Amino acid sequence: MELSRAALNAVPVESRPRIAAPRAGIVHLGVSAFHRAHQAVFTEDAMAAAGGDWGIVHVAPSSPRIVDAIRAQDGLFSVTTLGPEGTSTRVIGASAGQMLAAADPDAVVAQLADPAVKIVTLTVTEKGYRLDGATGRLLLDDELRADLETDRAPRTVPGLLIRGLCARRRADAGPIALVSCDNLPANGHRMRGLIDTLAVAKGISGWVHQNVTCPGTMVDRIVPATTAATFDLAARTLGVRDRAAVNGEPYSAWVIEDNFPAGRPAWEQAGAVLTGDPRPWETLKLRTLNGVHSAIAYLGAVAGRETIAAALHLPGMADMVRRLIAEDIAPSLVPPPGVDTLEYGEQVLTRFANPAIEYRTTQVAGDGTQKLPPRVLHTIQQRREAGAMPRWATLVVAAWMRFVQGVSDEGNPLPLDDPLAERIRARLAAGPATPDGVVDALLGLDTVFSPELAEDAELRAELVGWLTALEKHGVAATLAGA
Ligand code: CS2
Repeated sequence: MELSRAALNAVPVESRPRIAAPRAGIVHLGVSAFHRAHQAVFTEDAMAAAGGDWGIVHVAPSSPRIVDAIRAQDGLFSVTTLGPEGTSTRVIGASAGQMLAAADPDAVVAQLADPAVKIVTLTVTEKGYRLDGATGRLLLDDELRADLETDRAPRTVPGLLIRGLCARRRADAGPIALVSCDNLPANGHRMRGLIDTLAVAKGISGWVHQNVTCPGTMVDRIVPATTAATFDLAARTLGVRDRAAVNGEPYSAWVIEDNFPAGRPAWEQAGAVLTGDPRPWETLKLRTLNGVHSAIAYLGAVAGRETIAAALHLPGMADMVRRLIAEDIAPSLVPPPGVDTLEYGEQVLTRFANPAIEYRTTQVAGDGTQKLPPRVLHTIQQRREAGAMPRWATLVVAAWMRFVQGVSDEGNPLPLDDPLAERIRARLAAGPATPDGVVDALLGLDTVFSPELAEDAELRAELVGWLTALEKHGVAATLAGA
């Protein structure tokens, strides 16, 4: 039997939704596994604790697969928690609609202009925002320009959002909060910059200024891609099959800037932290958790390790990562009050070692040009400004440079899944295939490396040194000798 409202009778009581079909109050763009295992759960729990019409209209930008699956299941999907000592599965009932923007953009625009909708949340990955990684500014390319200057159906997320805001203004539908739940640095601030730029282009700055807020957030839960095992596990616990099942670690955290002009769910009753300034949390999480995740992913993938947990067990890896945290990351940031970066780092390593979580190194390694700036390059920049040489963070960049060349230490192919893949390949092909040549070719990616980093001769020498070691001796020997 498939999951549906009618089939809930067959589902164990403790796994059933904690709310009845809610009315819409939120539009969510990007129906990622991460969203379903994170914001959807917090929102369901907030409604269960304190009520409110905060059902989520799920909007997929272009891929029908998940929204079709959720629609066929009457809006239901399940989340399985994978603990080191056991698992549990629950069905989430917070969805209040499912839409595919590519198929019906007008319906999405109308939804954004509905006065009942008071919040838009987004998980569209770093590249969905079309921001220059080095400067954080909106990249007004042909695709986005066409969204702004013609009436064609919007093909970009910023294009869809601004179309929705224009319609909301015309409908006089009242204020709204736009909440980025992606791993961008100062995501609220970046969202604000993006919307302000678009509002100027559309001549609606005055209204946007009065009616739109962009609260920043720190989002955190490790949610590996769904596999056949996820579906089987959910089916075993629920007694019905769920085609939209997701799984994640037990840990889940959400720190949200409390700036919602038209109200919000009582997320604090679901364990979220509402605060005046989430940025210390964001910086800590991006540079420590995500920075270390990327470090293990690039080195692990080149060493032929399939999962983060397996890569963490490479000899020398855990030591290297601890030094990365202590010597480079911790001095680069001011943690939130009462938090110690080294203790936080140890917690992160325990989470990465959870044997029930099979997070692929190649999944974390994807989109490196989008992920490196906030996760690693900001650490390097801060340390260079302070006159230090962050050796371990530099090793991570060298490992990425080794990874994008596409062959592992054992000679197996490595996937280059990145919006700048073509530029990377072209730059690599144009220069000599020596460590010097590769470092120069990649430092020339100007939306990734700021001029300060690209022109830093000492940093360049350090990168060449690490890349030479990685190419000559491989990851295992490099870590052992470090
Ligand atoms: C990961 C993140 O895939 C990745 O790049 O580093 O998705 C990470 O698992 C989450 O940010 C954890 O909160």
